[in-house]
Amino acid sequence: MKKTCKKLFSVVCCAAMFFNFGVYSFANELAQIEEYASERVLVSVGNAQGEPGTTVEVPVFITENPGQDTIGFYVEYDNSLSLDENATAKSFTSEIYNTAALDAVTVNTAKNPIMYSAAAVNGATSATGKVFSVFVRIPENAAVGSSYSINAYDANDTIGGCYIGTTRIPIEYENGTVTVIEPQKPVSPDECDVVVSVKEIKARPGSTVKVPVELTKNPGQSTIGFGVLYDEGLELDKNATVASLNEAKDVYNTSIGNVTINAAQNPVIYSSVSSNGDVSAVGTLFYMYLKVPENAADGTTYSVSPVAVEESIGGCFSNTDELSLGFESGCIIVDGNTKNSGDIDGDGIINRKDLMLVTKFFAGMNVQIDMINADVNGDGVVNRLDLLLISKYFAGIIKSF
Ligand SMILES: [Ca+2]
Ligand SMILES: [Ca+2]
Repeated sequence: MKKTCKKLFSVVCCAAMFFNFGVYSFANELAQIEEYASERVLVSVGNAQGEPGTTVEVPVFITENPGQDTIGFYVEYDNSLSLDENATAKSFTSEIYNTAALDAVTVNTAKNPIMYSAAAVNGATSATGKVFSVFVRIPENAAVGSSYSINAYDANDTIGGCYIGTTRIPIEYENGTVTVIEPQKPVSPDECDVVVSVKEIKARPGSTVKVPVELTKNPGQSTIGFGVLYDEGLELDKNATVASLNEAKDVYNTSIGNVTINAAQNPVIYSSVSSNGDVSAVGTLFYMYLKVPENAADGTTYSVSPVAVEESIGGCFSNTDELSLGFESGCIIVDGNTKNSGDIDGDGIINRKDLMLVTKFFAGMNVQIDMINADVNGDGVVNRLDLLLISKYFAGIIKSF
C-alpha cells in the first residue's frame, strides 16, 4: 500500500516538473504530503469469539505509531450487538497516553460509532499498544458461526484525525470481527477419562473433618495436577493436609517423592508424576483436614470442590496421551446430631488412630475423645463395654457397631 502511494506521487511530481515549471510549488506540496503519508498511524481492531448471550471484549490497538500527540477516530459496532457502555467507557489504558500525567483521553460511548480521542500534554508519543476495548454482548439468538463487524474509521468532526503539532498524519485502519461460537456444554465427569471426586460428609460444629480427595476413574495415567477449592468458612489444617501424603498411598507411592501439595493457597494444589509409567489404581490421593466453625448452624453447607488449574501444573496425562480430567464436587454439611461410631478423634474416618486414642483414654491418660462417637453401643455412656466393642471391631470380629 505504502509503495503504491509513493509511486503514484512520484509520477505526478515528475510529470508536473517536466512539463510545467509553473506548478512546482504544487508538486512540492505533494512531496510534503507524501512524506507524511509514508508515516501512518495504524489502528487495529482485534477479533473476539463468544457464545450467544455472552459479553466479549474487543480490544482496539494502535499498532503503528510514528509519533503523534493528538488522535481521534470512530469505532462502529454492528447494531445487533449491545454495548456495555460503562465497561467500554472505562476501558482506556495508559499504554500510549498516560492519563496519570494528565493526558486527556475520552471514550464517548453515547452513540454508535464510539468516539475515541486522546491528546498528550507532554508532547508526541510513538508508543504502540491497546487504547481501549469495546465490550459488546452477542444476542441470545445469534447463529453459531455468524460474525459481527467492529469497524474503525476517520472521525470527520473537530476532534477527529491525527496530528503532531498542526501536521496531520494519516490513519489507516484494520477492522475486527466478533465470531459466534458453539456454547460449551458443561462436561459431566462421566464423560471424562479421569475423575477426581470429593464426597458429601456430615460433621458436627467444631469438628475437624478429614476429607478424602479420591481418584474414582483412572484408565492409567502418569501425571495429574488439579486444585481443591474449599469454602472460606472452613479452616484448613495445612500441615496435616500436606502430611496426609504419607497416609494416602492408594494411587502413588509417595516414598519416591514425586507428589506435592501446596496448601498455602486456596485452591490447594495437588500434583504428582509417576516415575514408573502409567498407574491405573483408584483411591485416595490425599486428605483435606478442614475444621467446621464452632458456631456453625445445622444444615450449613461448606463446599469442597476439585477444580482445574493453570496448564503448567494442571491436567492429566498418560505416557502417550493427554486425558480429560473431570471433577465431582463434595461438601461438608453441618449436623449437630451426626454420629460416626468408632471415630474417636472425630476426624471423619475410623482407623487405628481411633483405637490408640480410646485405649489411652481408658488407661486414664489425658486425651480428648469424641464422647458421642465413643459411645458405640448407644447406651448414653462411654464405658468399658464400648472399649470391648471397639477392640472387637479392629480385631475384625465385628464389622460394624
Ligand atoms: Ca478417626
Ligand atoms: Ca456406651
